[in-house]
Amino acid sequence: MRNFTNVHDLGNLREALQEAFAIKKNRFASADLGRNKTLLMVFFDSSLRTRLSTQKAAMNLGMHTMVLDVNQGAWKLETERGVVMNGDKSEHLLEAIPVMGCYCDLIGLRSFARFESKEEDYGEQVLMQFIRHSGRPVFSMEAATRHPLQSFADLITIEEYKPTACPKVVMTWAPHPKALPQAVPNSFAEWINAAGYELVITHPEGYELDPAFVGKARVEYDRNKAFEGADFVYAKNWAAYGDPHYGKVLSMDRRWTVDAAAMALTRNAYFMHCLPVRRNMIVSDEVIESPRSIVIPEAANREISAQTVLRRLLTANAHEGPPQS
Ligand code: AN0
Ligand code: CP
Repeated sequence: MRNFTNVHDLGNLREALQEAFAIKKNRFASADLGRNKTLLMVFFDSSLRTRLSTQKAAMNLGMHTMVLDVNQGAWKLETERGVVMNGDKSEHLLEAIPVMGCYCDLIGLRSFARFESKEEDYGEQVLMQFIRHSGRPVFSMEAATRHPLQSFADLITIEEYKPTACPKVVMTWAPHPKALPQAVPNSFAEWINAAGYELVITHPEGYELDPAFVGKARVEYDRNKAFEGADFVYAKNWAAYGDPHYGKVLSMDRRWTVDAAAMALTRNAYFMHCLPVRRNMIVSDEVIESPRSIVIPEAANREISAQTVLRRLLTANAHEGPPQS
């Protein structure tokens, strides 16, 4: 595995899950693998879980980590080629990326959809530039269209809690005051489809996701119907994907907040969310605090998904390193 940006990079998903469970049993089994290796984590957007869990995973493997928050202290970066740089951006990504590559062995990147252009976002412009120009293996810590470390942790969690071999998983849109990317729902759908589980996606009309991610999942506009028989309820807000409303908030309808009455329609489902979550917008206090809420074990599994991916990247690219001159 040279880079990690989506579920397909892992190859056999069952094998990857087995590896994750072995790591969870003994997270210090490969404590020397990352000796003298440096991970650079580059954040264009905020993070709590991703930065801590990925850093912890790297430490478990004996790596050093460096964190760059691009918007706090680094030069403002231009991302478009051909721009006359007479504005507030002091440096171009095309120099910044190879320079970053000089100081590290692996790069983790967080760069959300900007919602300025669907083509740019869905072309993963920033992620692709890091892959092309850094000279280093790159992994996504949430890019414009996917959040694979989150989805991997979600799937690990589902494996741990599933009451049947093939659970019914329901992903529900829920209201939020800001326009949020589709990366988490896209990715979740991609991974649950890859796992072969029944997936129902429910949302108000106008919130249809890219069909490439929906795949064989069933879309059900009636949330009550969707929740019937669910083993897992995965809540998430996302902004509209379809034209002409790409990146817009179309509804803040709190009837879509996941509350106890909605959960009562399920087969005693577990409640999941990637966090950070806005209480009483996405989910009621009662549901997130209930014994069926598994948001904290889900977040804990971020360390495991990150460590599995880092371990594979280190193993596959063992001969690589920054230039010695
Ligand atoms: C981000 C999102 O929805 O993609 C990160 C989630 C992991 N959420 C917010 O910006 C609130
Ligand atoms: N779930 C997740 O990625 O959280 P952060 O944005 O805090 O990293």
